[in-house]
Amino acid sequence: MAMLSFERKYRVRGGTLIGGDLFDFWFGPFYVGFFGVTTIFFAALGTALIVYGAAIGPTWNIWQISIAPPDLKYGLGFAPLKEGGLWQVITVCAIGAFVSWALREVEICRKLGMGYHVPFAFAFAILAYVTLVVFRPILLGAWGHGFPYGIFSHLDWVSNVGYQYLHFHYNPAHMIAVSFFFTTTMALALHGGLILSATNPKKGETVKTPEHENTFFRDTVGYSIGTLGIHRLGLFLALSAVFWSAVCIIISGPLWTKGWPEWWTWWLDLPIWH
Ligand code: 07D
Ligand code: 07D
Ligand code: U10
Repeated sequence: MAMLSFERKYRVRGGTLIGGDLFDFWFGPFYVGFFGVTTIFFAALGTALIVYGAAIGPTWNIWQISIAPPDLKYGLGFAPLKEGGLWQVITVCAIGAFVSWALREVEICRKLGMGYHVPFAFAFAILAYVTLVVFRPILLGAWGHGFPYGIFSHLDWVSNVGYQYLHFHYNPAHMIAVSFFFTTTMALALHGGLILSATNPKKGETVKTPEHENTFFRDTVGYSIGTLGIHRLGLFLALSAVFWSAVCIIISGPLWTKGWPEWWTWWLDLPIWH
C-alpha cells in the first residue's frame, strides 16, 4: 500500500486482451481486468463447492477434508455430484481460476511493457496440475485416476500411486525432476547469498559491484555466469523441474505399467554383456 503514491504512474490504460476499458481498473492494490473477475468467479465457486463437499462429508477436520474423484467405473463420463461430480466441477473451477490468473498476469505485463516470463513460468505449474487431473486420467480412461482434493488425502494418493510402480525413485524422469528441484534450491541459495554478501554490507563498508560478484565465483569455481545469466539459469532450472515432473507422471501408466525398477533391465539386456 505504501507504494501506491509512486505506483500511480504505472497505472496506465490499455494492454487488455479482452473487455477493453470495461474492467480496466484497480481495486485497492489489485489490478482487476476481465480475468480478475473470472479468477474471483472460479475461485469463489470452487471454494464454495469444496465447503459444500466438506459439509456433506464425514469431517470438518481441515487436515482430513477430502473431495474424491469419481469411482473408476464412471470412466470418462460425468458422475453424480456426491460421487465425484463435485470433484469434476471443482477441477473445472481450478483450471478456470489458474488460467485466468495467468492471463491477468499477461495483461499486467502488457500494461508495463514487460516480457511474459512470469505468466510463462506459471503456465508450467498449470501444466503439471492439468497433467495430473486431466491428461493422465484421459490416457488411462477414467477421471478416477485424478488426485483427491484434501491436505492429507492427496499425500495418500502420491504414496499409493508411487508404490503401484513398486519404487517410484527408479522412474528416470522422476530422478531428473528431483535433481532439477535440488539444483534450483542450491542455485537460489548461492544467488541469495551472493547478492546479500555484496549489497548488504556491514555498517561503514561500501556496497560492492557485480565485478565483485563475478570475481567471487571466478576465484571459487573458475567461471561466473553473470548477473543476467543467473536469472536465466534459475528460470530454466525451476521450469525444468516442473516439466520433468509432468513427464514422470504421464509416463507412469500410459507408457510403463510395470514396476519402475524393472525398466532398468534394458541396461542388463545390452548386447555388450552377452
Ligand atoms: C509456498 C505458495 C503458497 C501456496 C500454498 C498452498 C491450498 C490447499 C485446500 C483445505 C509451495 C495453498 C494450499 C489452497 C487448501 C483445502 C481443500 C507453494 C507455496 C501455501 N498440492 N504436496 C502441500 C497443493 C500435489 C505433495 C502443501 C496444491 C500433487 C507432498 C499444500 C496442489 C503432488 C506435499 C499443498 C498440489 C503433491 C505436499 C504445501 C495442486 C505432486 C507435502 C504446498 C493444485 C506435486 C506438503 C500436507 C507448498 C504438505 C504439500 C497444496 C498438488 C505432493 C497443502 C494446491 C498431487 C508430497 N501441497 N501435491 O508449499 O505439507 O507449495 O502436505 O496441484 O509434504 Mg501438494
Ligand atoms: C502440480 C502444483 C500446481 C499448482 C498450481 C497452483 C492455488 C492457489 C492460493 C496461496 C508440480 C495452485 C494454486 C491452489 C493457492 C493462495 C492464496 C506442481 C504442481 C497450478 N519425490 N512422486 C513428484 C520427490 C517419492 C510420486 C514431483 C522427492 C516416493 C508421484 C517431484 C522425493 C514416491 C508423483 C517429486 C520423492 C513418489 C511424484 C512433485 C524424495 C511415493 C507425482 C513436484 C526425496 C511413495 C509428482 C507432476 C511437482 C509429479 C511427483 C519429488 C519421493 C511418488 C519431482 C524429492 C518414492 C506419484 N515427486 N515420490 O510435480 O511428478 O510439482 O507430479 O523421496 O505425481 Mg515423488
Ligand atoms: C519477486 C522478485 C522481486 C520482487 C518481488 C518478488 C519474485 C527482485 C522487486 C515477489 C516475491 C515476494 C513478495 C516474496 C513472497 C512470495 C512468496 C513466498 C510466494 C507465495 C505467495 C503467497 C503465499 C501469497 C499468496 C497471495 C495471493 C495469491 C493474493 C491473494 C489475492 C486475492 C485472492 C485477490 C486477487 C485479485 C483479483 C483476482 C483481482 C480482482 C479483485 C477484486 C475484484 C477485489 C477482490 C474481491 C473479493 C475479495 C471478492 C471475494 C472473493 C472471494 C470470496 C474469492 C477468493 C477466494 C479465496 C480462497 C481467497 O523477483 O524482484 O521485488 O517482490
